[in-house]
Amino acid sequence: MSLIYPHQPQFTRRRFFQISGLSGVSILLGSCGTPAFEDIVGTLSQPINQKVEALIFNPQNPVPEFALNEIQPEALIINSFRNTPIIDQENYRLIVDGEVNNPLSLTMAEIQALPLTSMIIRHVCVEGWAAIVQWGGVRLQEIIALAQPKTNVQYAYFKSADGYYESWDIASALHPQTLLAYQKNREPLPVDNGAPLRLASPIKLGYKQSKWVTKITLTSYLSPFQGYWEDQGYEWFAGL
Ligand SMILES: Nc1nc2c(c(=O)[nH]1)N[C@H]1C(S)=C(S)[C@@H](COP(=O)(O)O)O[C@H]1N2
Ligand SMILES: [Mo]
Repeated sequence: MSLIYPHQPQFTRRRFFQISGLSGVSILLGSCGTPAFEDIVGTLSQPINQKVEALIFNPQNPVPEFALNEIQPEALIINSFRNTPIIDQENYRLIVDGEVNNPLSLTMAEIQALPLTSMIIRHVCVEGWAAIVQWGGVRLQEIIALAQPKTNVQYAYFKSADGYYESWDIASALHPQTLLAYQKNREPLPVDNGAPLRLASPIKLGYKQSKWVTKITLTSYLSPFQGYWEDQGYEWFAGL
């Protein structure tokens, strides 16, 4: 198998600018044609400045899905940067906090009582493999709406039980096919794939799809800690 972009620490120009404290605007003005420039252009072409309510009430374009007989049950490779964390499902709570009017602490029973969405999509890992997978779970949009985000919210942070962390733009988090999944290929989500709850979405690369999510924080700013792989040089937006 050819590894296109193996997960190895890279110190990109973009990361340099982040560490040196220069803003996106100075990157834009200072360096056309560099990877940093492409990152910013990619970000600006997305509806990133839209208000949360507008995104909740105006559905974004769905990505075409696959048929049941196209699922590749063996193709999803377990890819974890550490060992699988031990989570007591009975005491598990999903915390939703940050710039919200109604912070949440939800049990799996409460989450599973919300409408179930099922989708068959392609999972794409930058290490050079992909898999067509069925995911079932709750739309992240539903959970975010319950938390009543303030109008200036622009980002969602995801904290995982294994120490992994991620940040997403709010438009991608509110996309109708961005799920907090608890089923894989029509079975309960296996622990190695992120049970009790993981992100699954056809609009982002594999490393954006946090497994074992324990906390979602909604904010108006992007923290310097953007994501486990991003902080080693991987692209933040990572759209498909
Ligand atoms: N918490 C956590 N989430 C994670 C990872 C991880 O190491 N820890 N790896 C990411 C990467 S690189 C990929 S490709 C997918 C793999 O999901 P899978 O192990 O269910 O195939 O999970 C993503 N989410
Ligand atoms: Mo990945």
